[in-house]
Amino acid sequence: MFSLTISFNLHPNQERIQNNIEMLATMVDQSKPGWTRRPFTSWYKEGRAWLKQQMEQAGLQVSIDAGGNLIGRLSGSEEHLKPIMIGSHTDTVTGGGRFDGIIGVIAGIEIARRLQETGTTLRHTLEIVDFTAEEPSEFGISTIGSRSMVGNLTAEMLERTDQTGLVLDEGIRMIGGNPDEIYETARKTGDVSLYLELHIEQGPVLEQNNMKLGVVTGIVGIHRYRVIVEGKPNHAGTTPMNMRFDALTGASELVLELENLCKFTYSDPVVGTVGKFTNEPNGANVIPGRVIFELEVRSIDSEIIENIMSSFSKYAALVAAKRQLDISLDNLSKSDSIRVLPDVQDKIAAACSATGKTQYLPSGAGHDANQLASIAPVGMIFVPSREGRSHCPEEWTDFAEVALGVEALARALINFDQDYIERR
Ligand code: HGY
Ligand code: MN
Ligand code: MN
Repeated sequence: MFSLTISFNLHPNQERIQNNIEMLATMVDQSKPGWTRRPFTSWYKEGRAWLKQQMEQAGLQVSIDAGGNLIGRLSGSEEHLKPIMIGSHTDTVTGGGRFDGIIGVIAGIEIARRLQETGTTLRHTLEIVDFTAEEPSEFGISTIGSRSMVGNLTAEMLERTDQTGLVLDEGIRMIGGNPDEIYETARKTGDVSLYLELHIEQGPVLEQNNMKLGVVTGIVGIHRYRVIVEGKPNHAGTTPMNMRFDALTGASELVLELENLCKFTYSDPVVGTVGKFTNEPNGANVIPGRVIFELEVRSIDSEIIENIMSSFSKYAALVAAKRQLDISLDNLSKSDSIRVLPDVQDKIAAACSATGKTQYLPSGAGHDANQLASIAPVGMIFVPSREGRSHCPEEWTDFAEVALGVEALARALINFDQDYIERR
């Protein structure tokens, strides 16, 4: 296989990247803290329309697929080769930041601009994707667009509703998708040569080690559950302590047990979190009758997660019996952990090392790459997060660091395009 060494001339335009990030940051729900652009909202649709325009100006053929993913396509010189895909997401958590996911989509568009400006034609077709709703949604599912792209969005998931009664199927249609075609148009193994994603680290490692670029070695799997604890609401003043069926104190035992289970030392790191919690009727003088919370457990080893959840559900049964509560666990989603192929890591490492100080590290965050890994080799590049903060208004990465990440991604793209994929 020939490996043409071409001089790299796709240096990104840092000012343009900064302007793009700052522009998207204006398309948010200003009534919420930080930068909030939840999927299927007017701000999300505004951001999508702007991205479509940016993609078209960068010379990309733009389309929306069945799952509502926004896809910009640039044909390569060798049509028989399957596309290389660069993607991420532009939806945010509530009260989130300006960089999580966003820099990965902006990076793809900036690379398309540089290919156009330098008159560079890749051998492979290039696809730049803004995946629908990567963050955990009100439907209890995350990575909705990338799940759909690989045929991993079930009919049951499509029928789920959010708190406003919107059905996910409807939400996808609202942004131009067509759920009826999800299965027949899903990408299969071999349909994508390689998937690459640039993302902020969302942790402290690169900054602590004074590194500018991270070669991702693997991505955790995430199992999410909804727990419903049913007790009996009653008067807080007239109900003796030994006659209560308090859903909140029961739920509290479960929350602390999850923390307990995840604090043990396992063969691989584990984290467990209860981040979403509602108490009903939530009155100061009413014994809570029902608590609903969502939990997630993450690890690079899915078996460890399964074992923790088995222990947790046994403990929940004990609490239910002891307190005479009804406790139900409902699995919302499971994403598989992935390990990036060594030769993909090495090629990405070569591109990063040619760009800036680099180290290897795993991802404690989940990504659309988790889903794409079911049909294609995937690779990720991280840039530092200041103080390791993310999913909060304090999320920050210097624009110069973002630009370095874009350059490393562009170098990796050229390397893979010229000499890798067909040899696999
Ligand atoms: O939750 C995550 O790991 C990612 O930021 N969506
Ligand atoms: Mn996120
Ligand atoms: Mn993300």
